[in-house]
Amino acid sequence: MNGSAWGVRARAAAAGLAAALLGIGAGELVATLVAPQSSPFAVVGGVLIDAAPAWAKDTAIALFGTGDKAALLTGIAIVLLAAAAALGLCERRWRHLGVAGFVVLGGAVSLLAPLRAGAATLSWLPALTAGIVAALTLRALMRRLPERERPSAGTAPEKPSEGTAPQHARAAATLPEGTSRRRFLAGTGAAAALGILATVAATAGRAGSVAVATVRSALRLPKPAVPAPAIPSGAALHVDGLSPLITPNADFYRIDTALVVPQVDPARWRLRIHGMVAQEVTLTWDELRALPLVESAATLSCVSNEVGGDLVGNAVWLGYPIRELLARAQPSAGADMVLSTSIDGFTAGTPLEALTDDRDALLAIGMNGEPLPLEHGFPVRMVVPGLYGYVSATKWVTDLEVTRFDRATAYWTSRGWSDHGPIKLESRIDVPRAGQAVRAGETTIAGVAWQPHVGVSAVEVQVDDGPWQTAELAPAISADTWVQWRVPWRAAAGQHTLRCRATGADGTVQTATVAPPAPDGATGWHTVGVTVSS
Ligand SMILES: Nc1nc2c(c(=O)[nH]1)N[C@H]1C(S)=C(S)[C@@H](COP(=O)(O)O)O[C@H]1N2
Ligand SMILES: [Mo]
Repeated sequence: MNGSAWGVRARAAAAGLAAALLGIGAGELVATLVAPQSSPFAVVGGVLIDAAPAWAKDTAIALFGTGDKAALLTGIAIVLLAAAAALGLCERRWRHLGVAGFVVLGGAVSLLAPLRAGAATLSWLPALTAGIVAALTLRALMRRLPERERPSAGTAPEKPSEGTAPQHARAAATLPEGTSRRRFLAGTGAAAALGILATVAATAGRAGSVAVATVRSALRLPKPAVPAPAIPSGAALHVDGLSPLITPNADFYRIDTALVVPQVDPARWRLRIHGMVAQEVTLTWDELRALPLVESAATLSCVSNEVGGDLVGNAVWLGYPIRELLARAQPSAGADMVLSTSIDGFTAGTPLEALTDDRDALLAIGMNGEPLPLEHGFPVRMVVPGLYGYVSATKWVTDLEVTRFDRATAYWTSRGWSDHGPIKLESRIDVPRAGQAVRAGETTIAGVAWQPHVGVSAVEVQVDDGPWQTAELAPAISADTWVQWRVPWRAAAGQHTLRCRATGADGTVQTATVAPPAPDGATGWHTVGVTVSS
């Protein structure tokens, strides 16, 4: 670097970047210490998620799948760093403006933080710290610049000509330009490195602040009063690459608006049932555990799942039937919806009917024999067979309000998604995967099909423009779960197109009409192209 116009600008931008990095580091450290849910990134990300229109959720999920959160955080970081570089340039051009910019930025985020659901008392502190640290750092770094590059109040910076003017001479007299620049670079590098180090330490500290995770791993689930019925023999087909009948917790898709996984201590968990009820009910963790729990398998799907997508999974849930709790509360005659709220403010509106009929709509505490994983709603979530997650599967649930669809809207329904979200009849080809190299000869086409609460009665497969062939359907665990299917295929060399379609237990054939996920779930036939080599 030298004294050229570019060099001068690059140094100013670098000062802005380094100041932001140190500010971020300080903010993250303070967040880890006093308000882990209110890291400046989590606040900004949370606000953006909540402000995003319905189509944006779909686009994000379509592009990044369950990596949508990482993508969002990366996006925020890029925008923030660009803004920081701009503030560095501003500060040099108009003294105090860049510094003030950082304070305003941090201040704005610190005003938003307490508005987020579940915010801690000191939720405003991390962002304010970040802004002030960044501002002070920027000012300090600017002072290290060679004098003729420093911000000048109100006046445009001088053109960096090889200085002969008196003030340049003075600058050179205080410190040679080269020395000054080296001091500046050392300071900038140190601020950036320290900031990155602090961010890493803060993030590691949060991951290691195991309080709730420790409580979870020490927990033993109670024995179910009503164990899940035995899995029918033959329900799991043995085909390489076919989705397992029960999705392991580690592989179960995760979709939610929570940038930071809520940490809910079971000892402090409460559920309140209120609204249009004759009797308010509250429930503690110990009370819930002591109830006669039911174990039941159900397939859960996200409304954002594309045809052929993987935002669907099947698990054995352990919980207490919500209809029993509602029976205690006695909903009023006019009620038709239960608005469930999570500790982080997410809401879902579930038809009262689906929670009071004989299906196993559960207030769940167990998933596949373990306490719920933190990301899947520990300690308590809802699972309602037959409904997409956005209208039913509230994780970290703390509140059930009995109400009416014409009085309340929920998180996604207020963003344009459909009020009612029954899971649509779907089938998916798992084997062969699209683009997979297949050898000519005897092989197998296999997959899963589901319409929870209704059930699946048949799956058919079509190769190219051939006839629809009926697949072998494995016995289902229940109408609430997906079912595996397979069909033998004598594959001939060349390009082939495979299609599948299911028939529901009610006789309806899966529609070929292609619909996007918004507003109430995707439809169409899953189609896979494969190349068969001889
Ligand atoms: N608290 C909370 N619960 C939530 C959500 C959320 O954003 N926050 N998303 C819902 C949606 S859209 C789906 S599809 C399911 C996904 O549950 P899973 O992550 O356990 O697979 O959770 C539901 N419950
Ligand atoms: Mo979802």
